[in-house]
Amino acid sequence: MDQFSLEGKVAFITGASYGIGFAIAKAMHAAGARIVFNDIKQELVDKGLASYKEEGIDALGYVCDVTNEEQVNETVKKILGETGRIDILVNNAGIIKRIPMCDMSAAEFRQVIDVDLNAPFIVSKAVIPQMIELGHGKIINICSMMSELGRETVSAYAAAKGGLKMLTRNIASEYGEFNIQCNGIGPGYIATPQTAPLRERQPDGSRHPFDSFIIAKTPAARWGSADDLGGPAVFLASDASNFVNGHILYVDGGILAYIGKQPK
Ligand code: NAP
Ligand code: GCO
Repeated sequence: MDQFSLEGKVAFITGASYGIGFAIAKAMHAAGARIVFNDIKQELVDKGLASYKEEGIDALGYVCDVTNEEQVNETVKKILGETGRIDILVNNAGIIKRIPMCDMSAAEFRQVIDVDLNAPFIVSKAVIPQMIELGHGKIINICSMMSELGRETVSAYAAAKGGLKMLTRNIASEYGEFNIQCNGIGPGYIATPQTAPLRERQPDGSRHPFDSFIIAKTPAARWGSADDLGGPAVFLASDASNFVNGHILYVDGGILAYIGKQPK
């Protein structure tokens, strides 16, 4: 079972003050990794550090906007100065804007692409050279159901997450010879702040229509929890996946396999 251990490894998880990134960090810490994270605001980094401390995790936190290449390069330099290495990168930071495409401005479209696709490129580019020097590396890109499926109002997000699937495959293709594995995790519908608007109870206390829709589309008949992603992330960060490369591991309770429950 040592092949699943992350002892001695340093994991850098972007946007991990809370939500999916935080859950993945907890799981990687439990497997032995040292945790480094960033968030866009100092107050979020402080909140994250306090949350990690509550979990008994002595994490390193940095303020960094992942869309800003100068800030990213500066932050990676600080991390390497502090830890000497980054063995595992999780490109987790992400945003979504739910706007009908023809009502969405080009600026709003570009903003989503910037965080969800350009930033994983920027951060991976900053981290890969030292992974080549280390002789190994693991990059995990947090993709989505929208890497495979579309739906109303999420055109920018789907375009970004579809692109992130192919960026994942291209990093795998270009850097596999340096013993760097780049894979994706495609979460299903997970109960985090990002999806809170889709789960809000109606004024009469009934489920949000989208909430009921997702329950009907998920064989597991439930929303995922961020903790459901921890084990798959540890697997993709560990030696157990050294011959897994360019793969998107969907952790969706079966949504992509299922036509949906027949309405009664
Ligand atoms: P979340 O709760 O909204 O957390 C996203 C995190 O990213 C926040 O800490 C956010 O900080 C940070 N962030 C946003 N823009 C940033 C930037 N420019 N620089 C640095 N940090 C930034 O989202 P989540 O649900 O945990 O999702 C995490 C990832 O999983 C995202 O890539 C998302 O697309 C993906 N995903 C989520 C689901 C789901 O159902 N929840 C499913 C599939 C994939 P702020 O609070 O300051 O914005
Ligand atoms: C939405 C949701 C989804 C999830 C996730 C599904 O509005 O449809 O936010 O996009 O966040 O990406 O995998």
